[in-house]
Amino acid sequence: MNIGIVCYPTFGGSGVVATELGKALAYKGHKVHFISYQQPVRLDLFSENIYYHEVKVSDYPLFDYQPYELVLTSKLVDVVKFEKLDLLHVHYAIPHASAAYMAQHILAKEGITIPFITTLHGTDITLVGKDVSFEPVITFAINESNAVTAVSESLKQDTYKHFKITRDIEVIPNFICFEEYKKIEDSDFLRKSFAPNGEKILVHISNFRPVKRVQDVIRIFDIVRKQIPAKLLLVGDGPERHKIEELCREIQACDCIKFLGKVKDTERILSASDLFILPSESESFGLAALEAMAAKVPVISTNTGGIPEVNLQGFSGYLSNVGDVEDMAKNALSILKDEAVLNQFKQAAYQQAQQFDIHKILPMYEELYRSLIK
Ligand code: GMT
Repeated sequence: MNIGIVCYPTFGGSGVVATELGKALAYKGHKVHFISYQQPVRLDLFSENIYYHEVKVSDYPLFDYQPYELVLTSKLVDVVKFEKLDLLHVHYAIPHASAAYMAQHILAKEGITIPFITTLHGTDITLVGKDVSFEPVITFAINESNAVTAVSESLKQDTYKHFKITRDIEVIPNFICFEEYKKIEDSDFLRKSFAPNGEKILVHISNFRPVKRVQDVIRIFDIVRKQIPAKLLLVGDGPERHKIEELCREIQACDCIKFLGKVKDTERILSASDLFILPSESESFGLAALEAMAAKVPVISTNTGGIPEVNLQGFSGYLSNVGDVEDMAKNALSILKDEAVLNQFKQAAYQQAQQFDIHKILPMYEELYRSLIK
């Protein structure tokens, strides 16, 4: 098949999922065209089946705000026509679904049929989408998509709750590409460089937005480090970073906490870690938790949104109410204090991650694509 994938190119989960999906489809022999305003961070163009089409936003002085949705629409029309695409798969509803709808209708005037699939990822529904300034367009674009998928059952239910949806939504969960994890040979060197005295390594990865509650990570770590020798790695960057740094200073933990910034190959960091912390306020799936589990790292998380579909209570980790840092710290210590318990959770986390092996999930997307291409 000849597939167009529209996504955000940044470190956000939707862009990562779209990129990994496209790479896997290309590996299976499909032609995949990525359409975005920048080359997605995890995209390498070394496969003969992968193409990248950049959406150029002009900076015409009349516009205080550049009309990205319109240039994206024009690009979609152009790529569908020139590359003879079979379908478009847009990740994150805003503004990709409405741009795809518009492109579909422009092309129809020229006698070209192009179905489009919208994959809902989370904040496009739970935070941004339900904002009144977007809601009518999101509702319309979801209802008019040729197929809609959500990355978890929880997100599907949230979509029905917040929008007037009159159509089916299929759940196709996020996935993990284990091949990337098998490539990591020696994590000992990295582990020793972060924790030279054998301290336990806790890790958090996110885009440091308020919804991730990174301050809770610091508070959990502060309780843990008072009981056992421990270090904390913070991967990513975002609007809350300054506040987080201030909190690290306030609790005098700067020596034990390392900010690693935006890292592409997070699996290397995860492989050197003992415990992943995800105290999010809302999370449709929690791809970062799944990636941790694939690297045999158990997860301490909240029980919000789709996380319970990924992290299993008392098996791959523990789940607590949002904001209950004491409970999360208690759970973290119960895993970290005993080497045998830690090893048991590590194996279970890996076992649970295997439910989301890309080889199980990819055929679901292929089947959906085939059902739409006449
Ligand atoms: O919150 C993020 O990290 C970014 C955001 C996105 O869409 O780029 O992530 C959402 O999509 C991910 C991939 O499907 C999910 O794993 C995340 O849970 C979801 N984030 C939220 O719901 C807050």
